[in-house]
Order: sequence, then C-alpha cells, then structure tokens
Amino acid sequence: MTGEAQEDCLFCKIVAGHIPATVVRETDTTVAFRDINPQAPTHVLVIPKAHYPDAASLATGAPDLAADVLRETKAVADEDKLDSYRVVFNTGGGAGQTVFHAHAHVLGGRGLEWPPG
Ligand code: DGP
Repeated sequence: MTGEAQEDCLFCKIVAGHIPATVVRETDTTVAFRDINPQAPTHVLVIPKAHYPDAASLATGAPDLAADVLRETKAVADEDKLDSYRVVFNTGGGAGQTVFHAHAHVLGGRGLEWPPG
C-alpha cells in the first residue's frame, strides 16, 4: 500500500528489469507492456512503477499516479491507432484480478462485447 517495491511481486520484477517484457512505453512513473496472454490484437498493461496492490489502493493512496496510468492508456491507444478500445482494472479476485500490482488492461483491435463475462 505504501508504493514500495515488493520482493514477491511479478510486476515489480518487470519494473526492475528482472523479468523480461515487451515494453511499448515508459515514463518516469509508469510502464506499459504487452500482456503475455493477449485477449485482443492490442492487449497492453499499463502499471505504476510504484507498488499498489490494486486500482482502489492506487486511487486512494496516489491519485496523481492513478491519473498518470490513465493518461498512458490513451497514449497506448494512440500508438496502436485505436479508435475504440476498452480500459479494464480488474479489482479483487472475484473480478478476475490475478496479479496484485495495480494495472490497467488496454484492449482493442477487434469488436468488444458488452457486458463482459
Ligand atoms: P489480471 O487478471 O487483471 O490480474 O491481469 C493480469 C494479467 O497479467 C493477465 O492478463 C496476464 C498478465 N501476465 C501475467 N504474467 C505476466 C508476465 O510475466 N508477463 C506479461 N507480459 N504479462 C503477464
């Protein structure tokens, strides 16, 4: 919750460069990289470099950083020339969150149905 890197966190390891990822954008505060299991032609994860376990703790603990993440989702969509796209923050295991370092999924490049499953 403090923003400090966690030893056992997969995405903190990607931030540190200890696990490889296909990075598409990086800023002082965020990294964007392609999802290892893409669900659409564009499937990029945008994460804060600082560790917050989920979108809720990021929004309350570091709202400026949450804004950085959201701004980067647009930059990713622009780079992939997406007219329409979806930004998803799975928050909590019941919503499908499996990696507990806040991340936005940017999905696009195909038709997306609503409601999601
Ligand atoms: P979520 O289910 O919302 O917590 O999304 C976690 C995503 O992280 C999931 O779509 C798969 C992706 N992922 C898991 N491990 C890795 C990895 O080592 N590298 C990359 N690039 N993505 C990963």
